[in-house]
Amino acid sequence: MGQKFELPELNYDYGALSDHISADIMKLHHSKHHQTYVDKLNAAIEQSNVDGDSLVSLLGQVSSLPESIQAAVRNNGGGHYNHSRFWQWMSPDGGSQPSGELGRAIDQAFGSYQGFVDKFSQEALGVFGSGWVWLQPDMTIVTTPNQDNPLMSGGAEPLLGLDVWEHAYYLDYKNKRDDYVAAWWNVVDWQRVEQEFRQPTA
Ligand code: MN3
Repeated sequence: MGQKFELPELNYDYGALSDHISADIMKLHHSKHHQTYVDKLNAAIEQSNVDGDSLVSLLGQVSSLPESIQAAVRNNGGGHYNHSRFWQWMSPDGGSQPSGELGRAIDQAFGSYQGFVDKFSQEALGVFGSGWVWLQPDMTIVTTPNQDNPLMSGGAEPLLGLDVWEHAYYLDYKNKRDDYVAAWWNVVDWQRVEQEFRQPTA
């Protein structure tokens, strides 16, 4: 059996977000970190009888996988899913604000777009060590450690997520996670997020 999962291409060049995230970080993050999650996930799947057809359903049942591969699928399957989504949620044309149905839902839940940004950023800064912060379709914000994500606890596919591992920002921002989070808002592809809000994938 050949390789099951593959590293997705980015929709933009490594340097396309460089006003906020450098080409060096993007290249390392995509071609090294993400590639490693893909390779290790494939290795784990190949050594098992697990059906790796759908990453989303695989992660949804990760807690009931055999002990021998559970951690590998959690860490590397999570890493593959999370990063695949993360690249899609960013764009050189990003940085506007959510409008339409999503804009209204955010206003209703958080008072305003700025209220949402403040809350999400605060959660991002509060993640101890490595992890992610997520906006879910029901307009709740959650954080997860390591490469965990909401699918693993029975949740829906997240609408938006931010990688707060140091590898995502250290080359540019050193230990200043707050500067990275503040800069990241300038590359969020709200058109994409709105599209997913209107037409959920799961
Ligand atoms: Mn990462």
